[in-house]
Amino acid sequence: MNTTRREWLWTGAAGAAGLLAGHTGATVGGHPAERDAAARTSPLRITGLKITPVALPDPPLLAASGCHGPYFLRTIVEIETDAGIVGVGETRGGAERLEALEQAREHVVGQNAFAYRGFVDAVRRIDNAAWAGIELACLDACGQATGRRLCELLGGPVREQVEFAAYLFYRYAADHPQLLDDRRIVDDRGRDEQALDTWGEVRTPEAMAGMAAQFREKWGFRVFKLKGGVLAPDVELATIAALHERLGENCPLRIDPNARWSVPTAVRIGRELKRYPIEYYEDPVRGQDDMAEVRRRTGLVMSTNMCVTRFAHIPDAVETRPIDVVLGDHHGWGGVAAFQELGRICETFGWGLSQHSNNHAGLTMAAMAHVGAAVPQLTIASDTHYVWLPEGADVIEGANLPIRGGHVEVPKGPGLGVTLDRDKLARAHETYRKCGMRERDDEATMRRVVPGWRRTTF
Ligand code: GKR
Ligand code: MG
Repeated sequence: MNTTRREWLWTGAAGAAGLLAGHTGATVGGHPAERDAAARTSPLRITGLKITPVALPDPPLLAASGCHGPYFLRTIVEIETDAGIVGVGETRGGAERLEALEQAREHVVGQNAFAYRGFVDAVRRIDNAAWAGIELACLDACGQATGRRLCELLGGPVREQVEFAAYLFYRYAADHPQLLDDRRIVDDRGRDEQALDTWGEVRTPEAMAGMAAQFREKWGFRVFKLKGGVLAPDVELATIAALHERLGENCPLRIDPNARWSVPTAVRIGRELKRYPIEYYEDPVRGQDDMAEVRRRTGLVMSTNMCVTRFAHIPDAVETRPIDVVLGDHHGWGGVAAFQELGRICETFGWGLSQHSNNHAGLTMAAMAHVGAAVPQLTIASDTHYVWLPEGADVIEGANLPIRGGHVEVPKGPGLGVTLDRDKLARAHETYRKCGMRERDDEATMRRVVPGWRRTTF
């Protein structure tokens, strides 16, 4: 039987007050101050950890790694508690992550969700992303138990609207025949009206500018990020020019070739980019040394989600100076509380802070909004792949979370403020089971269209 939050707090209070009564002579449920104190110290004992791998539809987006799809993998984490409250979280997918979460179980079950700092190290030693999912589920449970929003548990909100950037990918049409002819597809997607989406093929500067204009119209984005490292660097430069021409002076642009460029290419293109309102130049090359050289020789503001991705990378970055902006990600950096610590560190070194994204569902979207609300230093529009998730494909109740005027409103309900939809979760897990995908493999998908394709450096 489920206990409501209030009933549970009362039960906890009465139980603890009973213990207190032994010492003080007070009767159970006696003085209100005693009851309050007891309620405050009642643990929220974790009685179970449920791990559900899911596969959600992913359109054929292109990146340095190849072509996305047909599904992306995520893991839904639930913690069950003695109060009958179930906290939910989402983290990265894949077989390795599932194994890490399984290993984490013994460190989590039996613990107090309110005191998660007590077991964070044990789980983070196994895997940061596994911890991120568990921490989120703990905070969601704590939020439900106290009626507080996740951002409030983290000391916020410092803002109620969190800005996101349009994430533009070159891509194939969702009903590309070779991509549809993929035995891993287990849903009813097909040609024309049955296609996963209707953006069509976008592989020229003009087509990209057209799609960007529609993104602005539909979601109101102000900032635009081009996923580069796909077409020839000069075509990507022409795409930036076309975006600027179409969007105008007031739309900052970013380009992220995911380290597929050599230093000479990155310096040459970087110098050309200076004619446009480039907010930052993201990971054109691999490694801190090469990033530092490109930064020095172009004078551009540089950002990364590739060469500074751990606290341990920071001392070298302070020395080498490869970047001006860190694109943090609570999955990779070890949770939302760790992200807050990253905020202080960025401030200390004069770095800007934004959020990196990979394909994700609505629990992560909500988490990113709460992080945005609880980290004062996060003043640069965050990335999100959420616009690529077809409507109705999410695992949360109701419609996909709305993006309006380029912002996501921080959910108002307790905890994460969104609810897991059990039917949608079951469907996404069934898809995972049937499709057979256990790791992201963009190269394999790309080879369906371009036989023998492999990542090279431009
Ligand atoms: O979704 O293909 C993609 C991106 O390239 C992603 O994997 C990156 O991690 O979005 C990310 C980035 O900013 O590098
Ligand atoms: Mg990046």
